[in-house]
Amino acid sequence: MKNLLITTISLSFISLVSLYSLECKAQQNPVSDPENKDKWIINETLSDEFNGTELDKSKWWILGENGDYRKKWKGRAPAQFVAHNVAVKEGNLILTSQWEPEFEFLKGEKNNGVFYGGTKEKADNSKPITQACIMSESFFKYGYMEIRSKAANAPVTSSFWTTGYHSEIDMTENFGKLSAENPYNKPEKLEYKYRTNLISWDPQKAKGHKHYKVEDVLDVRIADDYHVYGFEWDKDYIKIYFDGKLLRTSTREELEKNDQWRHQFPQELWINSEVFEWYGLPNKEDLEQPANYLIDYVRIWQKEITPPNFNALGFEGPFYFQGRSMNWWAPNKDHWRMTDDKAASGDLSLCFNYEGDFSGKNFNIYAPFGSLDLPEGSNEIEFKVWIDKDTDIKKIDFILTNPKTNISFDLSNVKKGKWVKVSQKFTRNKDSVQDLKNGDRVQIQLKGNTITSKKALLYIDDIEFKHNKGLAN
Ligand SMILES: [Ca+2]
Repeated sequence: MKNLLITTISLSFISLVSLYSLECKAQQNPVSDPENKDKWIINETLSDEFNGTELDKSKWWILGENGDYRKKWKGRAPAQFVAHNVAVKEGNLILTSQWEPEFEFLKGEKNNGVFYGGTKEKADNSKPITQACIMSESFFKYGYMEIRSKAANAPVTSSFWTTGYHSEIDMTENFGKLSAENPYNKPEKLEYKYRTNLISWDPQKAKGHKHYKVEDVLDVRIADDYHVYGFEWDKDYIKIYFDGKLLRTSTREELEKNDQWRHQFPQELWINSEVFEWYGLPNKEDLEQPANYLIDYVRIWQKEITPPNFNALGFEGPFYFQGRSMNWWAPNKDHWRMTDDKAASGDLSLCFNYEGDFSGKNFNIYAPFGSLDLPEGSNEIEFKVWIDKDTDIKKIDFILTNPKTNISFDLSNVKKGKWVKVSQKFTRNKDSVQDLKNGDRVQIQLKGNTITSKKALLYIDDIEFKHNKGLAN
């Protein structure tokens, strides 16, 4: 009898638990896919219901907190991002824009030619606007993003966007209200517009390149109520949703025709408000009351959850240290780039592609300072290389920069048209210098006088060091 009772109790406990988890699951499905036919998995690292009493710092960081902007952005001047405009209350993230004549704006600093708090000409506190911005601590690649929010009822944007290598996705960049003084233009229905952009920051994009910019005029004013803005970012297409309803689809193929697809790289999230001069800056009257952008939740679903760190030496994502993303590989010329054309492993590799005069030129690409942490002593580096059949190249140099170590690879006998692993032993008599300003890093260099063909196309992937204390690989 005792046993039976325990069994009954545990059964009812189990059914309660399953009911509860079913209910949670139902709540956690995308509004655009309430039955989760697409089998989305919620990414807990990036999703946030904002149900606590303060911002979850394991997920987000506040731009400007303790004066730290991590070299990202201090706000769209004249407005400046400040930490005191960020709050979590009553189930919402609240990002405030306000008029703060007493605030001490960044002295003498400009953004887009405008002084913080002032004008183009003067740092005179004539536009003392403070705003708020948070960014995710992690990156992810591909998924469905949803934000349930109510736009600030003021001449500021209420935005949800991402950035990655050479790329930006503005899922929503909506303007709550026309400004009281609007000297430039008065776009009709601006307060009803759901605006989405795909921005290419690719230095190789053509002059006159046009970003993908679309807007849908809704039948509701966006600052009047909460709405669900959804954006599916797939490797082959994007889809834009409003309150669960599909508004637009664009395929990668269509976007590539206009060179508008640079979105095959991991992205990090931004939620913020900005001011835009061309729609008219807010004045004192517009911000008489602080304007709050209210975010009920941010949910990111994926088909496959992105791991927390990337193999940056395998070109899968940015360098990531001490919980912060550092940076991507950066070329000093535009002929090196990360690409998903081909890869030895993962989706991405590093590509060099150039046709023209090679003589007397060196072509470099750099990992960020401090991203290499090798112990002194003997070591070994290996990587995979893929050389096109029409490319004749004799050598490639890997220069470890602090302490300086030059490792030269003879490529003249490497088989073409396939991934080939090459490796070399080396010794250093000092540990890597760990410094974010000039610390150890990898520099890859092609010397023009070692290329004898008219054009050069090659790929590099999976750089590995036998001994590496850092997180770089
Ligand atoms: Ca790779």
